[in-house]
Amino acid sequence: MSYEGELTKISLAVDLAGLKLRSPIMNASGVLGISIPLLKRVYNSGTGAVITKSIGPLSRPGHPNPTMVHVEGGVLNSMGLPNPGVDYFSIEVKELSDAGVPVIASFFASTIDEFTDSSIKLERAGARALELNLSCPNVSGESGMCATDPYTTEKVTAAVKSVTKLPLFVKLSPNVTDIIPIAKAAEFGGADAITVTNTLKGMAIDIDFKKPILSNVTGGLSGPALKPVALRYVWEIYEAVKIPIIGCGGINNWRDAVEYLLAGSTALEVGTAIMTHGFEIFNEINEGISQYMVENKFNDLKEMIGLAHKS
Ligand code: RRO
Repeated sequence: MSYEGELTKISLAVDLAGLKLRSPIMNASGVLGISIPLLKRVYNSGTGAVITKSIGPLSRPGHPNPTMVHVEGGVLNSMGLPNPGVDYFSIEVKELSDAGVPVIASFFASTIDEFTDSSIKLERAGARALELNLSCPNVSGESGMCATDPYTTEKVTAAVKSVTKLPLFVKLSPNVTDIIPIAKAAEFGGADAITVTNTLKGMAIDIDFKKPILSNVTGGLSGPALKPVALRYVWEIYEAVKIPIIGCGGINNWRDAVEYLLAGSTALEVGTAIMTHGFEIFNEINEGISQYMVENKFNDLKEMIGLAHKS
């Protein structure tokens, strides 16, 4: 199989808000996203692009351990945005991008100036698109979790959009009463696509120690248990906005990927399944979608996007 051209016997190429991808599948931010050799492996395993761990203006150690626990149907994480800071990480983005890997830089910040400053640095480093993480569930107020409020979502999106030429994707939170006004606010602010969704806030208790397992008490749930929730959001947002959607949440195999495409996703992010299936998951999903397209007589991925809304 050649990774330079087509990945499967039928083309899986998509145009995601001007970003041409050889496959709609990408790794979700956070999983393997700081290690450059691992991100190269992700791309060589058949993704359309790679997405970095969310990068902040300054380095952060994240929360103390334990920061991850397996629960039925998925994983809870409370990493707490550990990252090396945008100045250091820009060097890594440049290395990856110089090696021919299309990089989508995920980032967060606390102030408008920090958001715009980071986006300029990441664009200069060679990122091909930006994913604005407004939805980390593991920090309170000071960083990240602004996608619970339409006004802030629009304001931050518009500010970043005004300083970058790159396609801008805004990652939303499932931890809201009504996601539609927030998706519309992102679109109104100039987002080129919406990533749906980040993790769902939850917790687990150790019954022997009689204490919460995670040091931060709560964490974000990812994995198969998140899929029906995120899929419903993709469905609803598809009917409410005109910009493309990147489906993210519990994609565990090619069938899940096809569901997300039929619900209205143009591209997809796979996270927790990398931990359970290894790098081979990307190739398996590419092959499965390709086979499904042949069997269902689809010539172009576009024919599948949102098709379930028409039947
Ligand atoms: O680092 C984290 O705790 C984290 C982030 Br930035 C995020 O966006 N989503 C998540 O579940 N964890």
